[in-house]
Amino acid sequence: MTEIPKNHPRYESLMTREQINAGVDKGMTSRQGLLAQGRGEAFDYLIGEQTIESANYAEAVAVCLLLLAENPVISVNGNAAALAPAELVTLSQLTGAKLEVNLFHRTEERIQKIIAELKENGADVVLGENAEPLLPLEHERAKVEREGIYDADVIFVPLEDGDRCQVLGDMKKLVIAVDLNPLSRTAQSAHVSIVDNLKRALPNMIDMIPEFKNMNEADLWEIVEAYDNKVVLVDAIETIKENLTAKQNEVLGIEKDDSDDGDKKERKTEQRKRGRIQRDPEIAKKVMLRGADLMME
Ligand code: PTJ
Repeated sequence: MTEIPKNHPRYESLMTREQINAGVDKGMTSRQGLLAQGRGEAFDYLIGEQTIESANYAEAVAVCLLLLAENPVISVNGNAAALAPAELVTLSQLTGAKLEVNLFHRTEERIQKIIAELKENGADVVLGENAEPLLPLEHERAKVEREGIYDADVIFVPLEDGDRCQVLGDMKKLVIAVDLNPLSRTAQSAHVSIVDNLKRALPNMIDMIPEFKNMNEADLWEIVEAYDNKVVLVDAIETIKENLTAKQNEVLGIEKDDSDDGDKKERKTEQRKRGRIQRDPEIAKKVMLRGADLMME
């Protein structure tokens, strides 16, 4: 492993690369997983390498859904296992979700290694080795366990490739995806698309759980029902556009326009809000504020 000095400006990002690399060395992560990480990094750069407000909101809704589900399952692939094995186990323990290994580049050896890694991190049972081709897909992701993904009502899928996400949705399952690319088929077809780095999303979700566990089911449903995934996707794309424009202005030496009078500013804020409006803005606000508070604690 390359020694990365803590004061390196790209420390976090370089350490994540080391983690993925170590996953390949351990035989858990596919080499294709390195490329997937690179694509993720590029999108992370574009969203500003931080959990944007709408992702925080989607994470809160994802927690509510996992708590409400009757048979929630967390699907684990080679990248997720390398990046956040302990957090995946904690999320599963705190929400009662089962863990199931499901791979695109499936080999029995990789399945076993990922199961072992999750168990080393405290998991009791990990599904995936007795998978059967139960999903209508032409590739290895079709192989799922009957009492796991096949029977699940809510499935959490970090770093998916789009096909399965669509198929699971067609099977009337609710899909929560974590994908830094808001344009991907996965992000576009999931019910809750978390446009955030898995390494930030999981600890944030774990922090939120105690708060939501104290709420009754009716309140949790209220939050879930008010959620509109389109708003979250639009917000992520909008963030990328804003960041690109800010960079472009910086390159051109264009100063930020501070000459707006109060009225104009208010109108602009109102327009932006309208573009991102929730079906029930009051509830959306409540959840966003709650998420933001939790993050600051
Ligand atoms: O372990 P396997 O065999 O199941 O294979 C896993 C990979 C990830 C290789 C496979 O599912 C794949 O090829 O995925 P894709 O189609 O490259 O999609 C991965 C998506 O995850 C891309 O849209 C990336 O932007 C996104 N991504 C990459 N790293 C992260 C991420 N999203 C969130 N957090 C990350 N750290």
